Amino acid sequence: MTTFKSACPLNCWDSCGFVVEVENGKIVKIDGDKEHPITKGKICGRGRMLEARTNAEDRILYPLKKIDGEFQRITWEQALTEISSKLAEVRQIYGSTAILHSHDYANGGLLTKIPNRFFNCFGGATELIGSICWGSGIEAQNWDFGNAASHSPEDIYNSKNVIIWGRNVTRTNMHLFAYLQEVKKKGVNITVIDPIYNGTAKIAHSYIPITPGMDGILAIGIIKELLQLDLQDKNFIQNYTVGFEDLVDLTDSISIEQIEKMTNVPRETITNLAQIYSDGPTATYMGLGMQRYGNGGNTIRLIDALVAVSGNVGVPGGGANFGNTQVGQSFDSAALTLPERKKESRAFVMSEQAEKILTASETPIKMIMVSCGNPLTQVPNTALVQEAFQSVDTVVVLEQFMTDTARLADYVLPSATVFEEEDIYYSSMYHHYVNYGPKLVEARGEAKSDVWIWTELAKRLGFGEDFEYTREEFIEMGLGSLQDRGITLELIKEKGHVPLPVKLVPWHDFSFTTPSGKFEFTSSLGEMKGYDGRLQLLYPRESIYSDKELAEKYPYSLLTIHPLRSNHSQNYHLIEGLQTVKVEISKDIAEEKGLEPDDRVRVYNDRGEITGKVQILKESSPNIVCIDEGQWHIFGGSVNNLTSHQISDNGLGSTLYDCLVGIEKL
Ligand SMILES: Nc1nc2c(c(=O)[nH]1)N[C@H]1C(S)=C(S)[C@@H](COP(=O)(O)OP(=O)(O)OC[C@H]3O[C@@H](n4cnc5c(=O)[nH]c(N)nc54)[C@H](O)[C@@H]3O)O[C@H]1N2
Ligand SMILES: Nc1nc2c(c(=O)[nH]1)N[C@H]1C(S)=C(S)[C@@H](COP(=O)(O)OP(=O)(O)OC[C@H]3O[C@@H](n4cnc5c(=O)[nH]c(N)nc54)[C@H](O)[C@@H]3O)O[C@H]1N2
Ligand code: SF4
Ligand SMILES: [Mo]
Repeated sequence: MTTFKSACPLNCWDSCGFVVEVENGKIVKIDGDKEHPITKGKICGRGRMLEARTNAEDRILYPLKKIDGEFQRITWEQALTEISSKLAEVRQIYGSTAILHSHDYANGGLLTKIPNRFFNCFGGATELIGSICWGSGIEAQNWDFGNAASHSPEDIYNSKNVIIWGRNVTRTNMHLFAYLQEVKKKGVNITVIDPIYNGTAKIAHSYIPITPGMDGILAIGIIKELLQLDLQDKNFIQNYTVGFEDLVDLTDSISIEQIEKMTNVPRETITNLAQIYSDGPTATYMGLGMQRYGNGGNTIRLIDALVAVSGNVGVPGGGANFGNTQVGQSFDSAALTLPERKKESRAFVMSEQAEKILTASETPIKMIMVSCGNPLTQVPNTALVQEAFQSVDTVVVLEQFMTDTARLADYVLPSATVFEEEDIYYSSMYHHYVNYGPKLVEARGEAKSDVWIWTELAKRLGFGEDFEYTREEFIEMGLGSLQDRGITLELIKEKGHVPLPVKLVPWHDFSFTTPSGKFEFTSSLGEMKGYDGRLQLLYPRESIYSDKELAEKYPYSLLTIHPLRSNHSQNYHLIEGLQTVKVEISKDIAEEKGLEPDDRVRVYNDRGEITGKVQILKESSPNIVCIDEGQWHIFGGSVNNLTSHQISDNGLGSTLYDCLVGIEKL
């Protein structure tokens, strides 16, 4: 048995360092790398499950083609010849944008940028923009600061108070939880604001059960109190911001009593939060759940505004921590993806891909290539996604398992897993270390890396010379921008993990990358894009404040949060006990409907329905139904059967959690 260092490729805040045991050419065990400066030897079950995912019996090991409704094994030669001919034919008849590349962030390797190179050299394609994951929040922070940048994890040692605002830390960001436990012992005050009493709430000094989608309104309330108590940071506001008057007008337009009622947060708590924010440094760690609403961009902007007004921007121990896109921005994407080679382009917002496929008339979508994603389960409004994907002549899916998406494909191409190919891994969410992942075992069966697949297609389509590079050469290409900092593949290999040159306390010089160079309460970028750049009073689209009739018909808010033991849809078929739908409900619903644990219920709205078994939430705000995302069709179906594909207020996010439902006992 031999032990190697490697890295977790999963789409996660933490980007852990691994130690992997290999025996007779097989991965046998995965553990944490104790030398990793942030993840320090601890990893979660999802990371460990990569062993099972690599060795699973039901892994796809050969290229498959659907013939008369059944998948049949074909050779790589046949698969690549037929798929490349189809790509060329579609491009010739309809133009290259008749091909959609549908993907998500399933793999944090640098070389997942290679499909963009492929499609650019191909002449273009219909690309996805925005993100169902974090699109509205990233856009919001681009408007406010000029970028979405977080403080480094260790900066939490400089905080006096920490606000965990809608981040399910124990489940989704375990190393932040470790830091929280540590700083709590040193006297740091911890507050959790979340509709659901989660694992982090258990260790917090205060837990605030907020009405879903009303966080921006709460932020206005706290700003109101700060101003009334004269606790705002006058120097920062005066010298480093624009649009403060507009913010004051906004806070004047709503009373604290209205805010108390809408948010379910009493005045006393709001005043207390104002005191916490002014008695900093106070770090705000936002999660992604609360921006998956019709008002999600505005929500994040209002929390940014609160952090700014209270003097917590650019100071150690403070920060409006959402994503950390400065990590991914360290790499030379253009060298890897060759954007200048694109001749035609079209973009669909990710959340709307199904609707756009169905309505694209001038250039219809004739072919879809899916990689690193499972849209049939993960993209909102499953019925629409299914209709859209089924309406397209040729669907090709690069996959490791027979997912809901793979099942409806015409071709399924077997993809290698993390340990079967070399890459470097990072996450633009939390810390700034890039980790090395060597090739440790041969790919099973005839599985091939995605890079190999795109390269073979490129060769057959006449632009093979753009792919005549080894994996190492590709990685070095992406590291071009880091060369003068001495960060090379050689160094990353040698060290296993290397910090990228990002700002550890972003905006510490109060010099922002917005058009004005200041923090923008009123966004000129938003205005340039045709939006009202001012902060607003906005409510979730599916709520009593926006659609009274709908709220009477479907009175409960459905949250569809990330599962504990699976990264999205990836482990449901591999872990015993995950093959059922669990419907968590708040106590008030249980009482009102006479529901007991394990009762079978139907949850429904106009878009669809899902059935499952009841569990009762210990503590939460009222009227909450919660179903974890990611469930497979064969095990009861994805909760996205119920969610809406409408985009968020700033155009680039999803409204996955902005969803009203009814519930009945079966
Ligand atoms: N175990 C596990 N970990 C993961 C993942 C996974 O699938 N499984 N996925 C990874 C990925 S891709 C992502 S994007 C991150 C997401 O990480 P998080 O943001 O932590 O997780 P989510 O499940 O998106 O968001 C859920 C939190 O937001 C709360 N919430 C929902 N609506 C509101 C609201 O209106 N206001 C407030 N204040 N809170 C609200 C939920 O109750 C929940 O606690 O997790 C990563 N980590
Ligand atoms: N209702 C609801 N829906 C959600 C969310 C929610 O909170 N609620 N969360 C959203 C969020 S935050 C996200 S990030 C998305 C995630 O959406 P996806 O990324 O589509 O979700 P995964 O289940 O991780 O699916 C990824 C697929 O890629 C495959 N895969 C893994 N590695 C590779 C690789 O190297 N190559 C190829 N070709 N395939 C690979 C896996 O086998 C898996 O089937 O889901 C979103 N959907
Ligand atoms: S899924 Fe996240 S926490 Fe778990 S091992 Fe991977 S990077 Fe670490
Ligand atoms: Mo995500």
